[in-house]
Amino acid sequence: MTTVSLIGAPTDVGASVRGAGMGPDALRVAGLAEALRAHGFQVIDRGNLSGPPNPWQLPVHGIRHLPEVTAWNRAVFDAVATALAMGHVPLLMGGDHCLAIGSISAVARQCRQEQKNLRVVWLDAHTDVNTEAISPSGNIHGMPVACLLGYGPPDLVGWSGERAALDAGSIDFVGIRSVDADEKQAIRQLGLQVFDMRHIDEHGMRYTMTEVLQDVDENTHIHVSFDLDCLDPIEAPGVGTGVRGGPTYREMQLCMEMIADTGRIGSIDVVEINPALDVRNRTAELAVEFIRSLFGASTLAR
Ligand code: 5AB
Ligand code: MN
Ligand code: MN
Ligand code: MN
Repeated sequence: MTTVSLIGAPTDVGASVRGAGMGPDALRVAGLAEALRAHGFQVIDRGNLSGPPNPWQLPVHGIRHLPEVTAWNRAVFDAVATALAMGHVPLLMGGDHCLAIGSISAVARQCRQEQKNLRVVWLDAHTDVNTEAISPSGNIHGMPVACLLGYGPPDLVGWSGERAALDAGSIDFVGIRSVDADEKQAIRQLGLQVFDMRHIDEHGMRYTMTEVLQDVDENTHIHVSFDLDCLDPIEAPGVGTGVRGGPTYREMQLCMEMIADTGRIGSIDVVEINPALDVRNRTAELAVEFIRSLFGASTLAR
């Protein structure tokens, strides 16, 4: 039986607005554990990690809150590594998206130990591939992918045991519609696979996910990093950096269902839910619906 380990990381140290630190409890109130149990999984809620408060300072050398982001990610790295070592599926409840640095670094290390192929599916309106040299804001939630590819402040790079936790070919982005000018150049230089909203408009979510999942095999570990701002803000208003023009409810369900069909989901981040901006916990409830589908709870398939 699959055991899902829920790990709360209640912080917004990497974000541009306050509030994402309330994400883990919003997901609990929305019934995340109960929904997964009802679907036949064993669920262990590990409670919340602890870390430093948000000092709310201006960028220093192009980056905000580096010591605090580092401390939170250390805690996330350890908790995710522990869950994986026990054979559990870690589900990181953020918190802002900077936490993917610790989470995916731990996943990458475990996959190397087990000689598994890691594929990361990055569901987001943004590509989060800024560095401190090019970020327009200094907010580290816009930089996790760069750090995981080996580019960023030394404090946040190399945690998996290799300089790059990921190579460019092992991450696919879905739902993208907001990329900064210098970030675009970085994407081209790195050769990242970005399935942006234009691609989804033209080819549909079904074909897009076929492309994303084409090289998944029995030895693949899929990590889904789910930033709720991937959705259209009409559906998901409780996010700090919403951008209109995202996938519809059904398109996102299909995306989750197609990932579920592979049977290779191994770890998940659910990040950037901001209850302070939400409407009656709608965004957390939506997240729970999509996570159920990611675990295979679609309408008639099973
Ligand atoms: B999120 C922006 N590109 O770097 C930046 O929500 C926004 O984790 C980043 O995707 C959004 O500050 C980060 C303008
Ligand atoms: Mn993000
Ligand atoms: Mn985003
Ligand atoms: Mn690919």
